[in-house]
Amino acid sequence: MSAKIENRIWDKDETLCRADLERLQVQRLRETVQRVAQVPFYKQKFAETGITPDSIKSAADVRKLPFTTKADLREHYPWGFLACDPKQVKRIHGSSGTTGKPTFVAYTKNDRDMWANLCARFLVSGGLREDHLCHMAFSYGLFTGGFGLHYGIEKVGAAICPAAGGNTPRHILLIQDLKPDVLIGTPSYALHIAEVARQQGVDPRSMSLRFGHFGGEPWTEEMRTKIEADFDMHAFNNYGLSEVIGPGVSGDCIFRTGMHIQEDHFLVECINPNTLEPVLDGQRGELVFTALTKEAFPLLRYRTRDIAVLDHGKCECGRTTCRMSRVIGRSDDMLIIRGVNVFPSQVEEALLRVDGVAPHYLIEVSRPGTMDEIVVKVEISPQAFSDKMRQMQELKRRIDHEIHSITGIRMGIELVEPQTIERSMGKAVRVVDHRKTQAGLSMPKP
Ligand code: DLL
Repeated sequence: MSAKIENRIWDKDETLCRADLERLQVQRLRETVQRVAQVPFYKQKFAETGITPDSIKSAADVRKLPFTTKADLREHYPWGFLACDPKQVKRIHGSSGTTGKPTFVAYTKNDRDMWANLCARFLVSGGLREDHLCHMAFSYGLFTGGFGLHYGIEKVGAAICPAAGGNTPRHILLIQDLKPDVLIGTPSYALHIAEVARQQGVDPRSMSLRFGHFGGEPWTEEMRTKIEADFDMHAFNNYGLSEVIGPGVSGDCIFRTGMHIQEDHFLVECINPNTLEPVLDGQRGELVFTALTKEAFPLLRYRTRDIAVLDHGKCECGRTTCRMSRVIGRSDDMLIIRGVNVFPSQVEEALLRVDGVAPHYLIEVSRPGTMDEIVVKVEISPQAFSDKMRQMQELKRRIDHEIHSITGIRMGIELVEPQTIERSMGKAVRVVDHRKTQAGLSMPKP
């Protein structure tokens, strides 16, 4: 790659020695326990188990605390988990849920500042400098990607073109004319930009982009190699989720041997999702995060459902934090389609709203080129089955409308004759994800 990259650290707290880090974690964990003791969900759990801030004597004592799940957030929709005065909430974001309602998350002013600093950390660690111009291809909205990265970039002092999602030819025009140094978005969208550029006769390597920060969806080392070759850029992975903060939970350093978890702000555990017991470094498990410094929405032991591997070994970059591998899979059935989280149950809910549809469907996900495609095969009920084209088109239109209104994305709809979707003897197979075999979602070195 033509651009030079050097190892830089934004915040000295990224290099605390492990003993100091653990002392800080314990002190912050106690403060968090104190803070959430007023949240009804935790108040009740603490009363049942007798937990108080004094119960926390070491970071490992986090295991005395209750887990929090997405279902708990839904049950206490919208603000049951708020841990501050509502007047102190200065930003709201959200992510998709199975009921059509998103789950909301909230930030105080301090949370917002802390978040910008965490994004600045991984951006700088992946080459961002003050004199760079960044091209933002994440959307700005309830999704945390756009705003989260935006303020991180500004914190570093770099410039930003908030181009936002959609309209690929326009992205290409802006990139060619404004000559940004850095591309921010999902990895699949980066590949799509390269593909469309080539179709337009533009070699993406001739573009000015030399660094890329990608996240929001799973990707592979193979995809990284392709993006880097397509653009002649350094491509860095960053990970996060709305419930924990958004982007900024972890990110690559220049050595790219796993993403450094910002452990002074989030306590990480890796557990067996069935037994809930911790797994050792190097073993696959579900990541669980406890917020240590958040004011508005600090969750205890949030079960991400993301499967990854932890590594507490030393990293050459000088950061002392633990690293996580790429996300290898999920311990639930959530799909990520072009960066948007979709649950099969959302599709089911949409289908059940439409008369003439039988409760049999199959969701097929693939990535024929660079972008995810999703097609829902829907069985029509025998009564509605008709060869009148117009009626069938109308049925398709209604299904499309319901799915879009619940998930926010457009899926291909294929109507199939009654009794053609294979029935299962046990758990119904609702999803076939061809991406796993297509891309070879293989594990990089942890
Ligand atoms: O996707 C936050 C984010 C935005 C991270 C932009 C990085 C960049 P949610 O919409 O709540 O938040 O989705 C969170 O996305 O639990 C993972 O399953 C997946 N995910 C996020 N980043 C990565 C990544 C944002 N780098 C869910 N690799 C998470 C794999 C990722 N999966």
